[in-house]
Amino acid sequence: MAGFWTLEDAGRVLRRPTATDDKYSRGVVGIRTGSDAYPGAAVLGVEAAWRAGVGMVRYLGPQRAAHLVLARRPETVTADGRVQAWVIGSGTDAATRPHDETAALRGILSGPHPVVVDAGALDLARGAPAPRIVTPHAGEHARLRSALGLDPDVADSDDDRAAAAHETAAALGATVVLKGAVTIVAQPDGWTVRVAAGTPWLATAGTGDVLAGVIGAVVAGGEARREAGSGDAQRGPDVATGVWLHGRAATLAAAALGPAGGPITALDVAAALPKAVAE
Ligand code: B4P
Ligand code: MG
Repeated sequence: MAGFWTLEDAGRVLRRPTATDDKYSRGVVGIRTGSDAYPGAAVLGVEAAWRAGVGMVRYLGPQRAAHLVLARRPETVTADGRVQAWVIGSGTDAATRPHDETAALRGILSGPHPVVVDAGALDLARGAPAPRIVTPHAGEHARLRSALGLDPDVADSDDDRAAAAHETAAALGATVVLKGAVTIVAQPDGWTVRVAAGTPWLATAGTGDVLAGVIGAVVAGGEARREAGSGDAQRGPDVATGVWLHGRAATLAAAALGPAGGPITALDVAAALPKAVAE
């Protein structure tokens, strides 16, 4: 059975910045999410990436969303340039995606940098050359499996979910993050771990958008270390650490409200990320 990812595991992945670091060595994440219908997803992903401790966030999505992003986070760069990892798809709908947007996303998925593929972009993940990290919930996972010719019905037990996530990862040639109260992270080579969310208060709208931003930030940091010749050769540990930070941040935010926890929003999860990183 796949083991649980812990604070100690996350601590081995995350590095304190040093005096010789700059924003590029800490990682640059490019975010192309949100749509006119769901611009908030862009704000949530960008906020989460900053709060997870990345060196720079570039936001390259639709203009309405870009205005909201800049109003909340003026430190965000909206010009194209060097990027070490991408986040795409949160707050978008494949059915209404403009043709030029599809072309832009395919361009990102043809590049050399790892791409976190969420929500409305999941349909583009198959066969793309870039290293991909797909982040489906159970419904999206079932659709993804159907498109791959796999049985979409996956039983609820963590063992069944882990086996199915690995099967999907192998068929897709991508890392799979199967979300839930326990999230499964599975690589095509069979490396699989479980990450406990820590609190059911996390099951609220927009937390998936936050998760994609956190994973993008941690993966960008890992890529920066790989470029510098250090860091783990695998991306799974970076991805699992992103999922762990997200769950830990939610747990800290909920626990701050009382012993039984309390209602939190997606933005509260993002706001608690620095505490989780500090731990
Ligand atoms: P939407 O509800 O619009 O999904 P979304 O925009 O992706 O929501 P969000 O990004 O906020 O949450 P996500 O689940 O990504 O749904 C789109 C379509 O899919 C709809 O038709 C809907 O009916 C269907 N659908 C939605 N969820 C489904 C599901 N689970 N199974 C089948 N169909 C579904 O991310 C949520 C975050 O919360 C993740 O980090 C996750 O790990 C965490 N989380 C979820 N449940 C949790 C729990 N019980 N405890 C702790 N954490 C939990
Ligand atoms: Mg989602």
